[in-house]
Amino acid sequence: ENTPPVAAREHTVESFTREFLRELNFGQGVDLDRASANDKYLALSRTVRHYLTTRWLETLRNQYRDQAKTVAYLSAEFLLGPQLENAMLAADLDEIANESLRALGVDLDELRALEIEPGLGNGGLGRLAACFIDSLATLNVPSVGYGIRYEYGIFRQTFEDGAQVEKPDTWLRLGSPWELPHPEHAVEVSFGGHTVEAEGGNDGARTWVPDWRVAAVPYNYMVPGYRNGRVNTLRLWSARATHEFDLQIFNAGDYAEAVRARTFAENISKVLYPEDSTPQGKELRLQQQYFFVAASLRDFLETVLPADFDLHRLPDRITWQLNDTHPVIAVPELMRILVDERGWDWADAWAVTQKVFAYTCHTLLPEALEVWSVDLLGRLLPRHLEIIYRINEEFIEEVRAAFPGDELRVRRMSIIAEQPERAVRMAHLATVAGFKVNGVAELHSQLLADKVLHDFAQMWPGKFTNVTNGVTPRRFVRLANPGLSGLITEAIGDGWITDLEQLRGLEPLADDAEFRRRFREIKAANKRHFADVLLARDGIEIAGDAMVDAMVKRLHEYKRQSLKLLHIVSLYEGITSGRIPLDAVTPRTFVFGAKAAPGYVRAKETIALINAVGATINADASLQGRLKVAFPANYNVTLAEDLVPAADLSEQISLAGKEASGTGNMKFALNGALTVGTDDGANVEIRKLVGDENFFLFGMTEPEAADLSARGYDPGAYYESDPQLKAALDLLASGVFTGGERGGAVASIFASLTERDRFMALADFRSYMDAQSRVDAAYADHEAWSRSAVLNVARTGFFSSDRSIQDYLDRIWGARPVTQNR
Ligand code: 26M
Repeated sequence: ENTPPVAAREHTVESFTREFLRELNFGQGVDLDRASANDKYLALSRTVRHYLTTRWLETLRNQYRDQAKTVAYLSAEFLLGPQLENAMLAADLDEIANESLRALGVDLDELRALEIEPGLGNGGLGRLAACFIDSLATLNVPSVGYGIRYEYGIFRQTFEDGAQVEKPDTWLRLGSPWELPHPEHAVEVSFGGHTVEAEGGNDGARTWVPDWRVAAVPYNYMVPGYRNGRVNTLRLWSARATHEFDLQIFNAGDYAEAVRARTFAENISKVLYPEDSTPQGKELRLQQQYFFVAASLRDFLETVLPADFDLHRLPDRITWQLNDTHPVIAVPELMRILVDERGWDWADAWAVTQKVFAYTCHTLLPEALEVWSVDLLGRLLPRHLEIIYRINEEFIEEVRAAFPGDELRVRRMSIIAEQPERAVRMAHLATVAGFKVNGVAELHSQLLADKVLHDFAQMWPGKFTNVTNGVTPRRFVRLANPGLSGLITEAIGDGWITDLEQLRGLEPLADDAEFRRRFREIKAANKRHFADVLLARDGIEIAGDAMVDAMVKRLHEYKRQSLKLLHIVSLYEGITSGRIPLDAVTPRTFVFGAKAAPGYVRAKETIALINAVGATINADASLQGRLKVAFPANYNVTLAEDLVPAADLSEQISLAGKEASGTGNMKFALNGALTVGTDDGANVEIRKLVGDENFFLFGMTEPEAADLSARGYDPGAYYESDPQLKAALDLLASGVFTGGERGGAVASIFASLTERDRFMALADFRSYMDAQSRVDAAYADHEAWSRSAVLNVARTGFFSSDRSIQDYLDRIWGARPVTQNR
């Protein structure tokens, strides 16, 4: 209250130039004519950051003054993507910076290209968190994101002879102008040890005697709302060895051991685990989870809340939103704080705990549900394990009271699994403790309540809800697609940037030939730009004008990249065998982007096979360049921003009932690509909104897939009865794509598709091929296609993450926007 506000920077070219040169001279210590491109990039980034700083400090002051209900988004991943452009847009500096740098003879595009994106996430879940904090700021919600500052983010993917090779992601190597470390605000996080009887005598209390500690150092990132005067905070924690850590061992005289021990502590935030399903139960991963959760809870309770705050009123001040089960250890941590540290009775603590956590589930695959062995959890967090046991005892009593005599149900619902080893089921813990549980698309939420968490939904039907995912229109339309953004704004004004439903206003223009022509021109320019990017980034040459058919997502059997591959191989087989005349083939560029988890052998084999097929097709002159396969390595947010605006066709072909939502599907539709997709995840909602005639649906429905799987799926029957499918698979198996090699990846993928395939790719092959024929036919009519594309843009405003956040506010958080002074 007493600190005088910092004077805001002036929004003029002269002022911007002055600040930029000051940063270059005093921040980097160089003159403009001697500055490297990196010097200029860092100076520019800091200059832009400083323009937002006044608002940031103001937001923090207001947050402390207002004591409004706050949302803390707890997530092990924030896949932020490049920061510079987004910050310039939010601060309304894009034009000023452009002009200023042009006058100085500095090439802004060259500087932008230097930014290394913080890839602190695996895929959909991490990118969703990044979209959500953008929308929270833009919607003026008092909120903070909490996560981990990994020193190495998602690995950099390279291909060697077509095979994925992982390289460390050294994103910090050239400096990190977007973060502000605060080592003086480090908090301690404890691990290991044992528990002893407590002094206080309150019900449930024990005392934890840990045996090692690390310091958690906060690094703050600004999260600017879109030109609304609010700048929120993302707080990422980095692990440092404590001094105590040093003293113990240095005193023992073993210098080398002491230094090694520091490394051990600092390992905790060293690297992001690259699995995005089938968690491995690794000790370091659990250390990461508790590390960031314990630091984040302490941070909120001790620095955001006033010192005299009565924690009984906690539910009026906070919702901790749990992004999947990764932060669920927060539940026993809060209980420990209230019961052991603050001396509350168990029942009081549990009553409050049950009102402050809400849980978002992001999967349907049983193998993706996290469990922690009791053995490991008890060693690392002995007190938390005791607390989980007591939560479970009381929960099980509740189940028995509600369903007397139903011991099978008790076993199914227990937080503790007994088989194959004793383990804590984190999704059960989250569901028991959370006051709300949500899925991420209508179908997904339904399947959660009907299948994955059915017993829980029977017990607490009111607890389950849906919030369909969304994506931020600032990054994925306004920034990624300036051409389309300009066209939209010219037609309906710029209100759509923060109120995406306004895109509806474009609907009548789908019937306007001149509008469609301009829309096609923009798409064509975006394709040429994407072709330039591929050439410069990867040395990949593609035609500037072919249909861009994109499948970009993590490599997973359930997502069925192999079904896409079969389509390509079948086309190639048809052409080379003379069944399909070459001039009947729509020129297409198949674009793949996909990282495989390093230990996921079949996913890596699929990558190798896509690359082998691609190399063969791309080298085959007889195709006259009509088909191309482009598989740029290391697909990331930066590349997505160039690909998505260029795409004509969006491939969303998971087995129905397996993809929780998908968010790439939304980005493509919003940029005017048509979807070829199954009735899965948010595809269902996209199709409902754009209309059947503007969407290429294929494949089994979820009930059909579940039924086939239950009856027994026999891939051989499809192989034998569909001659085209057989021909494609046989061509694959023949070794023509692999230099005659029929073993290795070829044999393995052939067997995985034709012997037993949980994701039943062959069952949907015929229907997929038919859908692709409909795509070709539709694409041939440019006017009709662009009409559909415009309607896709006009009708998918629902998928703004602003709408998702509004749904969270209405259905879950009960928090309210707090407007800043502008
Ligand atoms: C867990 C334990 C150990 C190591 C890694 C993990 C882990 C990390 C990420 C597990 C899952 C992770 O992400 C899952 C994910 O990205 N799910 C996707 O979430 C999106 C946003 O809701 C949905 O759109 C996708 O359908 C869903 O697959």
